[in-house]
Amino acid sequence: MDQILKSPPVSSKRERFEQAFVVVRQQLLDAFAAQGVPNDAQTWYKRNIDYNVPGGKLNRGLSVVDSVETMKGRPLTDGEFLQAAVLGWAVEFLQAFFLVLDDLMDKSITRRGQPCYYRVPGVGTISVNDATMLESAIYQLLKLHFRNETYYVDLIELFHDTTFQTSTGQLLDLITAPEDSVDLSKISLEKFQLIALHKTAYYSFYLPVALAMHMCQIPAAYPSSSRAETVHPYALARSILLPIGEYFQVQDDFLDFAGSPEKIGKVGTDIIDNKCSWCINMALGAASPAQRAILDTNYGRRDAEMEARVKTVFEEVGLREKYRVYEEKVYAEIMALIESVPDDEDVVLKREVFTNFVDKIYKRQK
Ligand code: GPP
Ligand code: MG
Ligand code: MG
Ligand code: MG
Repeated sequence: MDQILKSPPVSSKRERFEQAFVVVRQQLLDAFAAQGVPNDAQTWYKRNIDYNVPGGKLNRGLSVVDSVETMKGRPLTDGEFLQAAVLGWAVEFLQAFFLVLDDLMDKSITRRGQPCYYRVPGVGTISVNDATMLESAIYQLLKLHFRNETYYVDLIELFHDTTFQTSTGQLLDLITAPEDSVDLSKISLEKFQLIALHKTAYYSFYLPVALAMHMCQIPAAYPSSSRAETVHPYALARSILLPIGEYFQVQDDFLDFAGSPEKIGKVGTDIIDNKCSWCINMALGAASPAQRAILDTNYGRRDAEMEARVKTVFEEVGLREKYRVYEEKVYAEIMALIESVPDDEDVVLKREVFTNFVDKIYKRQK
């Protein structure tokens, strides 16, 4: 009897989101095949998508669905869920596009527990072209699912703007870390912040929420019903999500040093790559003259022993403890920022949109 009364298993949001991937992937493959390209090209494109898009934490993609649901304040219809999931997968395609190129530029070894895509035998620099195909997929999906929506152009513009911001961040990241001339006096926390804001915060945090806001038809500015002033919801969202993005990049940099490859799915390369990371900034701020000399001669060199010497200095200056203290402090600051958001009944941009993100990343180990 119990068995009969039990409702059928309800698939979790993550499962439904993953089911939507099967749909969008097939649409992309069908569109590709419809161009009349030969089978080997179709197989290549399929492997490109499967290798690079679905295997991550899906935080960014799921955030779109979570945010739409929170803003609507009710469960989504099947049609709404699919549209929100398409936007979520579009963010995951954007991320895949970036990561394929980032790993090539950072000369990374592994990603998501497997060899970086450019290191797959036979792929190499074809990965550059494959990355542009992943990017194009975003606009194919938008056209297929949003062509008739009033906010179609807003979505396209948002993806374009975000791509430019991220490329800007990648440029800053790369030119601050020249391979052949290590100069630690050029490293500063201001540079780190500028890089983190551009290369990570916009696409990882602002983009998913802004997409959800467009889907919920939130206009660029509207007069507040409860107060006299005009509310600029997208600017308000940015003012909270960008600091969360900086915090996320601090975590990424710390895990590059302290995370285990088994857990984070990638081998850290920041020390060898001469990156202006949060870790080197903290170490420079605390190093004795002797430790500074070790950093000067060993940072940014393509050599495992030199990398190990840098890591020893990181340990000696108490980087782990500094990180623990930072995380507590920034968490409290971000929570206070969220508390300052108006949270009346009629507000669409609910605090929960933001706390969802913080809950997902606070004390993350991967
Ligand atoms: C992450 O930096 C930054 C990106 C993924 C943006 C790349 C942008 C491009 C335009 C290619 P990271 O190198 O610290 O990331 P990870 O540690 O995951 O390699
Ligand atoms: Mg990288
Ligand atoms: Mg990088
Ligand atoms: Mg990193």
